[in-house]
Formats: sequence, structure tokens, C-alpha cells
Amino acid sequence: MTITHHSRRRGGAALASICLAIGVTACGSSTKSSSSATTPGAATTAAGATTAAGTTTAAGTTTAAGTAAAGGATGIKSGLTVYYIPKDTQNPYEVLADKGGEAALTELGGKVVVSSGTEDTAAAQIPSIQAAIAAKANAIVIAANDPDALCPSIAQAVAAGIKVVAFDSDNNCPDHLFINQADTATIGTAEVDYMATLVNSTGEIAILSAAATATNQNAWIGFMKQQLAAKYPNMKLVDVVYGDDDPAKSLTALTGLLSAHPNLVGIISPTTVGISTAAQYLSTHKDIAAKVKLTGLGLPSQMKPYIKDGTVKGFMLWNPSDLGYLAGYAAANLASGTTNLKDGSKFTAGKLKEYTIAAPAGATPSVILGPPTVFDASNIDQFNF
Ligand code: RAM
Repeated sequence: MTITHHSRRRGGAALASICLAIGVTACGSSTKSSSSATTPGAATTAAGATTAAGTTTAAGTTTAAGTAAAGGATGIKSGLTVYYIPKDTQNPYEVLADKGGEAALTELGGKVVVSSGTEDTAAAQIPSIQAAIAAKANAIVIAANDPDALCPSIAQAVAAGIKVVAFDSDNNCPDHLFINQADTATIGTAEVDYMATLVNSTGEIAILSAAATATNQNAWIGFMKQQLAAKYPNMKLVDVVYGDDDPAKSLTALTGLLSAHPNLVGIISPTTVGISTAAQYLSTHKDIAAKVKLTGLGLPSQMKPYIKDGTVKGFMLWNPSDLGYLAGYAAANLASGTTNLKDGSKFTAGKLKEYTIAAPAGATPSVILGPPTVFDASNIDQFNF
């Protein structure tokens, strides 16, 4: 089996599950579609990142070989080709998710082609959708940089018989399954609740996001605003800035934010690129770090130094590798006709076991990977993704 990565240009910029909190136990994936927020501090069981064998052959192009596991999965067609179209090919989070997909398709005797741009724009993703159509791919797994701009191309893919799975960042197009990393409302409200513990529920806070058009961040931010309005009258959201999941742009957005709001007490960054950039900056600007608390969504591997040096107390995430792996099994099952988009349809996702598709009337069919995990000094050493 061959895995090929294609990318088109930018300048550069990673889990287990959230079982934080007091009393949350189910870390990892489950067949259930609901999850609850957890609070910092509790134990996490979690698994390390899934890896697929691979060797980099040239900038942006990676090939990996694998052998189908004996047996594969019941009813899954062999030799499936699944195009993974991440937000971009350089974000370590997206790379981990794609590797999870490679692991899944390797188990199933198929192949993954990773193809996207190097900037988080819909324009950079459209050629990859067209490439999947030209290659007669069986399925596309895509993290949309814009909820609407990709729909004409995705409709062409659907018309060509290609099954479409959204992961990480959903789109508004019809005829697809969304693999959500964790319950959307839980992610947004839990981040605000965590920030409240850091700033005694008082003062000016801001958000350092990814792309302004990113469906996932915008959905989480919507729930952050709701939670602030409902529970925290003394915490004021004064700004939302965008770093496009590019480290340099994120740094510029951060420093602009800090100078525009001298009374800021907290920053929530719901993106692994934003939070790692901000943590690095604050770790070398201790005077600012003493006044401005940071939390959000981050990769334990990137955030560990900042937990260890006290810059950041805690943050959240789920296992991106598992997200890609689950999306790979979903895509293979859809392409094989062993599941469909109807409410209550089931499919088996290898090591992650069975998932049930929820498709209430008027909503995009979806499944949820599982609850998020809170990472802090008590558990950060247990994670390698
Ligand atoms: C960034 C990306 C991705 C998001 C994570 C938490 O890496 O924006 O879409 O899910 O952060």
C-alpha cells in the first residue's frame, strides 16, 4: 500500500481524550455520541499517538508503505483510495490526524493520499478535491477552511460517486458525514469555565483563533460567547483575533492583541498553532505572563515545556490521530456500502470499536470521537502526541 502526500505552498507552523475533571473516566473513544466537560485535575488513561510507517522523500511528499492486516473489516472493499484534505499540510495537528487515517487504511488494505495547500484557505483545497475526482478516489476526508466555499467542488465529487467525510472542521454542504472530535458545545463552554478558574471569573479576556472562516473554531467561539453571557457577568470578551494557524501570523496577532488591550487578564486560543505560539511568547515575557493567563486547545507534545515552566496551567484536546483513524474507517465503510448516512446507522472503526451515526432531521449526519481531555502538570507526561 502506498501513502502519498501532496502539498502546495506556505511558511510553516498535535492526543488521547479529555478525561479531565473530576470524575470523568471515559478517556478515549466510545460508541456514544455525547460527552461531558471535565474539570482540570483528574486522571487520564490515554493512548499515545498512532503512527504509520513513513519516509519523507522530498519536501511535502511522503510515502509510507503498509500491509493490510489480516482480515481487515467485514465487508470493506479492498484497494480503496481515500484522499485526506487537511486544513493545510504543515500544521502538526493535521499531520497527526492524517497519520491516523493512514493507519486505518493500512489496516483495511487501502491507501491514503494526503493533499492540501500550505495556507488555511478554501482556494488552496479546491485543487485537491479536483485531484481526488480525477483520480477516481473512493472517498474524501476533508477539514474545511470555509463552510460554504468548497460546496460546488464537493458536490462534483458526490456526483462522481465519491463518499465525503468531514473531520475536524465541518462544512455546510449536503451528503456528507461529519466526524466531530468532541461535543462542540462542551469544547466551547469548558474553555470558558477553565479560564474562569484562572482569572477568578473577572476581567477582560480575548480569543486568539485560527482562520476567520474556520467552521470549528467559529462554532466553539459561539459557545464561548453563550457561556460568558450565561455564567460570567464579570468576564468581558474584548477581542477575537485570527492567526490563520500560521505561527508567524499568530505571533503578530498576539502582540497586536496585547498592545491593544493593556488590561487583558486572559487569552483563550482554541487552536494548537495559536496556543503554542502564545505559550512560547509568554514563556519569554514573564512580566506579561504574570498578568495574562492562557488556555485553549493544544498538543501535549508542544505544550509540555510551558506546563513545566509554569507559563500555562492547563489546556484541552483529544487525540488527533484517533480522529483521523475514525474518519478513515467511516470513509471506508461508506465507500463499501457497509454503513450509510441514516440516523442510527452503525459502523465498526477498528481499535476504536463501534460508532453510531446521529442524523436528526435537518442536521448533518455526525459521530463524535469522544470526550476531550484536560492536560496539566498532573498528567502531561503521560501523553506523546
Ligand atoms: C488547530 C486546527 C484544528 C483544530 C486544532 C484544535 O490545529 O485549527 O482545526 O481542531 O487546532
